[in-house]
Amino acid sequence: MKGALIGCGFFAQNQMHGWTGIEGVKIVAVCDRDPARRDETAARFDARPYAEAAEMLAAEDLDFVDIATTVASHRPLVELAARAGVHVICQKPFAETMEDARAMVAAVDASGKTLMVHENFRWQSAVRAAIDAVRGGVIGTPFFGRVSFRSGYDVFSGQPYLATDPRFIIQDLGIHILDVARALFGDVATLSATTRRINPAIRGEDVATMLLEHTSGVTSVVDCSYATRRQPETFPETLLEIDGDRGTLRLDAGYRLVIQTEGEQVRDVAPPVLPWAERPWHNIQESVQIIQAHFVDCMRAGVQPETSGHDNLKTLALVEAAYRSAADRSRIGMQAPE
Ligand code: NAD
Ligand code: 89Y
Repeated sequence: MKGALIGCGFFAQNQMHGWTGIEGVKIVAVCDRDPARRDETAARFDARPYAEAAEMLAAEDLDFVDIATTVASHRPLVELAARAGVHVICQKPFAETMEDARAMVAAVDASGKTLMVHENFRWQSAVRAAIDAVRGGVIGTPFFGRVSFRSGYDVFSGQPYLATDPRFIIQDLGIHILDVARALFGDVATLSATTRRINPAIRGEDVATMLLEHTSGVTSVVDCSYATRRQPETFPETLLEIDGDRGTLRLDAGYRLVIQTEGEQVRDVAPPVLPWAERPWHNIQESVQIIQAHFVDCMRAGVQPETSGHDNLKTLALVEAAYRSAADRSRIGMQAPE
């Protein structure tokens, strides 16, 4: 498969490294309006550089594009790729509004191609070990879950827009752990949320606490914070606590998976540090390559990826609901997004 990357910024470097490990895939072209980023990435990964996505799509014979720009450009770029008739991967947050997201899904549907949102947290190997155990019925039928991400890590130096965007933690990070809650417990019936800004130097909220009632009967608490100074610093680990009618599961700090049923089973589910990866990001970096491999497997098998555009509408709807609930203190009933 021949692919092209759009957006050669901070996170795209992980995506480019990830693709080098996927057999049968080559990123032949990259595109960025910033000449330095474009040329460095093209040289590092032996790809042809372009300043404009439209120019690249016209010149190259591609199977797919991998969009790694920030959210404001996602809709025009996804629609451009749909018009060019290629499969599309788009980074999270997929869209700024539900209206944009629905239009993007419809555009790729109309082209007959596949759209996957790069929603990678559910593919982190430690998180996936927990998802597999829960889906496999190891702790019976779950009735309570906590999906938690609390950190004081400085994410602003690598991603300065996170400090200036009006929306911060739910749109940037909460979106991932809301998606993990969906992967663990299924669709959501109601959601309520509170938010706070603790760090006075940023514009958006850096703490959010969400209460979800799932249609499966599970109640989950999904909480995230970038204002939590504690040791050990767990960035970027998602911690889990799940109660089922036959036992409990915890994903504790340090990638320790604890399952208590008749007895106790403790597994080290720490991700490998891939040759191009670095701590503490190795967890996220490995999941990039795993979701890319999933995309390629799905393309070869002719099936939809787990985090297809259609699927991601449900995660995005939870983000929107959380902001609405926090603003007016309401409890939001979730409707099917389509
Ligand atoms: P960034 O600002 O460092 O990079 C974005 C790049 O896109 C810039 O170089 C910019 O010049 C380029 N760009 C923007 N619009 C363009 C256009 N129309 N055509 C060509 N190039 C264009 O951003 P980042 O920190 O790398 O984040 C990118 C996305 O990745 C964001 O949506 C972010 O939320 C997401 N992200 C995801 C994860 C994850 O784990 N999934 C982690 C970090 C960031
Ligand atoms: O942008 C965010 C993401 O998707 O994962 C972690 C992050 O880089 C900072 O919150």
